[in-house]
Amino acid sequence: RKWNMSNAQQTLAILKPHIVKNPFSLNQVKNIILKSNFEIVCLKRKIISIEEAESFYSEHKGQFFYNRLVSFMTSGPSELMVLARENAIQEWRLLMGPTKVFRAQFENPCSLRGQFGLSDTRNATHGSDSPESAVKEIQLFFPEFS
Ligand code: RTP
Ligand code: MG
Repeated sequence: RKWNMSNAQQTLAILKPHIVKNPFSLNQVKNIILKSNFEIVCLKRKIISIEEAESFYSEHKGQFFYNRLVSFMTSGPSELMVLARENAIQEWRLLMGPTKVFRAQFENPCSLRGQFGLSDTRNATHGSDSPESAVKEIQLFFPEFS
C-alpha cells in the first residue's frame, strides 16, 4: 500500500536534554531520523516543566528511577517531535533500540540508544509505545496540533 502524510501513522519522539545540548549529536540524530524515512511533522524545542514530566511519566511514579528521570527530563531543553511514516510507532522504537543502555550497546549498537545513550535514564530518546499513548502524548505536547 502506498502511504503519504495523510494516512501515515504518527508517534511522539523526544530527543532528551543531553542530545539537544550537544549540536554534533543532535545533528547526527536528526540525519538518522530523516534517512530512516520519517517525516518530521512538528518540532518544538522546550524545557519540559516538572508538571509535564510528572504527567508524562505518571505510570512510573513510585519506581526507584522516577525522581532521577523527572529531574533529568526537566534539566534543559528537549526537542519534541511528531514523526510520521508507515508503522511509525514500531519503527521508531526499533530505531531507538532497547531502553537499557548496556542492552542497547550490546544487542543493537547501531540503534540511537546504542550510539547516544549515556545511562538507563539518559538514554537519548523517547518514543510512544502504542497508538493510544501516541495520541495522548501528542495531545500533551502539541495541543495546538491535535
Ligand atoms: P520511553 O518510554 O522513554 O520511550 O522508554 P521505554 O518505553 O523504552 O522505557 P520505560 O520503561 O517506559 O521507561 C521510561 C524512561 O524511564 C527511564 N528509565 N530509567 N533504571 C533506570 O534508571 C531507568 N529505567 C527507565 C528511561 O529514560 C526510559 O526511557
Ligand atoms: Mg515507555
